[in-house]
Amino acid sequence: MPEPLSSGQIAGAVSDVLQSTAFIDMHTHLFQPSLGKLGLWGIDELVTYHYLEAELFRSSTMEPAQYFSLSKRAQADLIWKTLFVDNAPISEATRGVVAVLQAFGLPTASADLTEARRFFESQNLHTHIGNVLQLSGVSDVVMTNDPLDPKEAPLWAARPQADPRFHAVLRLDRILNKWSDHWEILRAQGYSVDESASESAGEVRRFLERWITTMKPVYAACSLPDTFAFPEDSPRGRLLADAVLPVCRQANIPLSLMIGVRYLVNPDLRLAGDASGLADLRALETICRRFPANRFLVSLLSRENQHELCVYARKFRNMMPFGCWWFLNNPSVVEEVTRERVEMLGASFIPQHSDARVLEQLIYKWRNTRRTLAPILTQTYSTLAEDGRPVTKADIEHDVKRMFRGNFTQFAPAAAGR
Ligand code: RAT
Ligand code: ZN
Repeated sequence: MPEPLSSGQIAGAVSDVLQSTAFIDMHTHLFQPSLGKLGLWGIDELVTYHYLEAELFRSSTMEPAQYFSLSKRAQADLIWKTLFVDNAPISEATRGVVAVLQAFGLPTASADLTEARRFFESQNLHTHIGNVLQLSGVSDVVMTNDPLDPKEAPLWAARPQADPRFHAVLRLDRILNKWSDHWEILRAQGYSVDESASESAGEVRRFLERWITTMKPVYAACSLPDTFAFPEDSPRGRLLADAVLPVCRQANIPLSLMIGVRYLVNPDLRLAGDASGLADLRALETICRRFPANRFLVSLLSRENQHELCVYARKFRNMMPFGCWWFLNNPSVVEEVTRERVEMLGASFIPQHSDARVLEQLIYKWRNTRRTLAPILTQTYSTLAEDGRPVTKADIEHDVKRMFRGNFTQFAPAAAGR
């Protein structure tokens, strides 16, 4: 029998386990190296992350159109000066850049980006990816791959070399949310589909099957508006029920539903122009109940939906809550949501994903997750010990491994042991 931890040892054991467990990052916007230029990395990309672009416009008088007409380098220079020099970088997204610079031993308070640029330009991408994963404590990165993205689709057609550290995901936003803009593209590719998607399910299944063979995705995914309803008399409602869910069942992959986006409330801000809204989770309830043979990974953008999501997870074991998504990925909210989830679900959820768009963001996002989780887990196990159940380091290892690896590979078995 392993020795129970004394109350003074629990914090140290939690911190050891969080540091030594390699996590699976189950949702990012990173790309395997063979997908070439799609993969973003380096200081100019870090500083022009859309989370920071949104913050720029609060501290600068520059108009968005003028900003977007600048070169990437000039955009980065402007954001650096505005958010890092003229102001202290105290927001979550700005502090993240500081943490990345510090992780590479680079100056964090320079007047400009010269030294940082020199450092990143001198890196060999392949070695650099390995270093970043190591510094982040991440073994596997799950991508977002859209077969209707005009930049991405041709790269897959050229059969890019797989990288065991990266896993594909079949992203369905264009097909499900923007059918009216894409059905003709499918038709031009030889799929006999129609505008209302009332006679298209079989052909869309064929399209999805072809892409599953090409990408070998570990799951399929779609972001959805706060107004998402199901069932629904719409192309999305029909395609979800009659094409996507049957194909996911057949391929034994889960479907990730990321619900609660209010798309482009300020279109001038482009990628930074989306907001969040409260969703009606009856749609999720109906999907989980009607499709018990499908598995659903679910993340919600509204803080106010989080408690309800835990309640639904207690009803439907084919649903796995994951992550504190986008506007929720701030320590104060992550703390609240994670405590609630542990209290209601034990270790049967996936606490976080990074959503990284730029490689080196993995470093700060996962560092923050570990830092926020440590006191929550320490308190959880301390209270348990106080209430009479001795706690061992093996208990903590078991739960952390389950939350950051096992729950995901149980739902997405294709991600296990590749
Ligand atoms: O967090 C983000 O970067 C958002 O822009 C979205 O990409 C979101 O995470 C998504 O996957 O739709
Ligand atoms: Zn994302």
